[in-house]
Amino acid sequence: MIRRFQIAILSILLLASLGVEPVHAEAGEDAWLRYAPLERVERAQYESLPTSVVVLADSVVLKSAQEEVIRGVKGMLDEALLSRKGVEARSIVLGTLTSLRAAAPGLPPPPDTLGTDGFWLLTGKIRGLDCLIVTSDTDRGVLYGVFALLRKVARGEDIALLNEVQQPSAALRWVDQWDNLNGTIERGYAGASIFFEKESVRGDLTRAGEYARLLASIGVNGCSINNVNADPRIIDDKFLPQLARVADVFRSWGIQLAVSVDLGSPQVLRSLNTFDPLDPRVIAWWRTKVDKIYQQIPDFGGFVVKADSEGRSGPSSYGRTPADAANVIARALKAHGGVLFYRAFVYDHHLDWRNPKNDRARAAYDIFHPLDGKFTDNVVVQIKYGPIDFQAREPVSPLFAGMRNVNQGIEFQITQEYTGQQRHLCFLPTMWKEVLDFDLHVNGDHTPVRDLVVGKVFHRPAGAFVGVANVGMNPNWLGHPLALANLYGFGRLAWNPNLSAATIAQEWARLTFGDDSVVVNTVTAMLLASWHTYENYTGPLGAQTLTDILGSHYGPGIESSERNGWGQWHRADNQGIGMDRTAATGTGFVAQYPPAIRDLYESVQTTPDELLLFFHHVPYTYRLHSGKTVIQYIYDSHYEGADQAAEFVRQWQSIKHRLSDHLYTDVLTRIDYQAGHAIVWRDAICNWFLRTSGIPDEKHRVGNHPERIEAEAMQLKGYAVVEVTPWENASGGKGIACAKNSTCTASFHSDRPAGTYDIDVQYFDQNNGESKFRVFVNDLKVDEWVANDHLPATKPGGDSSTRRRVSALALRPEDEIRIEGTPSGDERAPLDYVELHASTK
Ligand code: GCV
Repeated sequence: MIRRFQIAILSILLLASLGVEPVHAEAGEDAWLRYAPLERVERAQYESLPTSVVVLADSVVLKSAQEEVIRGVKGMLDEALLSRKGVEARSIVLGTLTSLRAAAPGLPPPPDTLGTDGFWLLTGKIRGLDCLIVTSDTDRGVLYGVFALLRKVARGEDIALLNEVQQPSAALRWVDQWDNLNGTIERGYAGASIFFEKESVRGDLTRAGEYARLLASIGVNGCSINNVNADPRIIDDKFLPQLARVADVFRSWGIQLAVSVDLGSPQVLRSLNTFDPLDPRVIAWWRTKVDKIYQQIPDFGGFVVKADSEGRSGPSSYGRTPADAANVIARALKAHGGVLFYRAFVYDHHLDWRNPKNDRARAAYDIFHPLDGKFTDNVVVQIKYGPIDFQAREPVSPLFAGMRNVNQGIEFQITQEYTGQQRHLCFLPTMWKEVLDFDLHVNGDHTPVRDLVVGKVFHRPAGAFVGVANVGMNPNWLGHPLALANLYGFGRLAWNPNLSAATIAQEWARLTFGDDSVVVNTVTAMLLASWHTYENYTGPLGAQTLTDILGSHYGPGIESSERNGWGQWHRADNQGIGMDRTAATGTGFVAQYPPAIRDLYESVQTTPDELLLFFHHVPYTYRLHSGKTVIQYIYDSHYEGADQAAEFVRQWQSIKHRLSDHLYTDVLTRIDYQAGHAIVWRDAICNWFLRTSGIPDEKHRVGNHPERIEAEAMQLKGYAVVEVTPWENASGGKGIACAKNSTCTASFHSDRPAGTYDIDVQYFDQNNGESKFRVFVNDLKVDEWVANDHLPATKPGGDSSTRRRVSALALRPEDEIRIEGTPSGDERAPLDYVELHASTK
């Protein structure tokens, strides 16, 4: 250890003596707020930057703003700003417009209105002294201005002459966390909750405070901290002091605390024998409860409600509507300035799949459209971007156009439930942008979703962006270092939905990894390609993510969508695939859209290829606009997707020497795994459709793997052949599992010409054991590892299938390749196949 430390110091000294600064991109818990030192050349342009920082009033938020400027300037420019009480020459001045006017009566008005959270960055004179002013109508706006200023410096922008106003597009920019009181997180992929442990709020809320800072830096102003499948205890009187502690750490970053509540709470928490929202005792219960919350948390943000959905209690139990329920609670909140987010994710998950007219996609509109105009004005109807459930591709929800007299909010999912669970790179702002830019043509006008959800089109008092984030205790918040771009992108789009995905990707890469343009450009390119890549290997033409919807929502599970009441049907059979949602012959879902969009999707000819199977059932031989048949598209897109995933590995390897070792290895391990899992997806889907349709791949790839040796075809000692279900999730439908409690072996002899080969060992890494594997060529051990990943699986299948690559091995014909597997617990060292590829090294 000491020796390593000495070597590190020596290399730094050596580089310094050569005048070379070590440039190694890093990521980690500081995320995009690393304030990494700027290169000397770039730093030079900030030489005349103020040397002191003045705050015009006292408040916890302004104090955060001041400390942030000092921290940022120190980190990036190595200058220690002095904190002063009064304005002096070359000051950065932070304060609200009111306090600024008092300090500088002659200051002109801002060029535009600022609104609640908007800010004005200005270089100007205060009492004849040159200053850089960050001002707003509110303290929180000043904080946002400071983050914007620091972002400019981090990106090397000129700040010598500033006169810029920015306002957020939506008043409410919230993240939801689905944290449970026991510290787990529903659909969380980055460790335990930063808020709760052992049925209580954590004693140490340091991470919650750091999270609030991250959120503030992207303009998020509210956070609901518990699962929408809410535990009623969250608002038990005994719990409120604990919530108040979270509100305290949020406050200095301008984040309002909110919680999700269960509509059954009045019955569960007190001995009311009803939770009927219109029962006077229930109305009084909510009023008293809300009053108590505000006594302890005066700036409490409000509640989120999931009701009548996936087994949650709801107003339907009493024949009441969502509006009845929402309004009762909203009125109680309104007295204190709070808001109620009522989720439109209400549907019957016991739909009769035999009835071709049934359609889960219809549910939100069918239930909420008739309630238009019936919600109080502090209710926001929170609508998932698509009519199903955060799939990799869905059309936008027609409800955005269908509620004119209600505040709406759009719900995105930052946590990658259906998009690779932070094990796969999938940059979601690219998809969100398509959603936000989609023109619903309300009244035949140009009405993109981004204008509808912020209340612009229907002149609503409020609009909202909500992102389900689910960060956890993992040091870099979301697990995959590159997944943080999704959290960043959510905040930036909520602030300004006109930003392009490319701008966001580049901005994030620059802030996170520093100013090495090769790193920034490579990462940006990877991010921008990643959503389409993921879509390509997981689900074609709008058929949704073909994952295991009954279990993990992770690996392939094509038939799990069918023949059950959940309604995520794609209706694939041996003739064709897709849901007929037309008005003429299908479920009628398309009729929920405004006429121009209804007509677009009603006709199979005008429906865009990428959504074809969402709206129409077509034969596999149906020709797309590209001229390809549907079946050939399915094969090709899955091969393209898997090839592109492999390309990510090459792209990342190309910038190895520009990255810290830790970052390089961390991301490489993940994208290498992704490239392997993309092949599992590709093969499962292609093989399933080949068997189901009976139509071969024109390019002869599907089902043909000359480089593959199936484990079940090897010589086995102790291993037994096992059937994998569903069959398409293992090559040949089978794998092998060690039937003994000691080591088993599977071996074969190479039939390849002499040469250098990479050996890919495809095995299953379950989370109920840590099997050991060793690979031998003849008697030489060439690799060994422990299968100790925590994939979401307890059996061999598409969730657990993973690979190990042993690179650059010299092989001669007839060499024996032997794999030894030692089981552990219920994981029986299972193997699927081995592939031999001519080495690329
Ligand atoms: C919190 C999906 C998820 C659920 C989630 C639900 C929701 O169905 O799988 O885990 O519940 O959406 O958004 O309420």
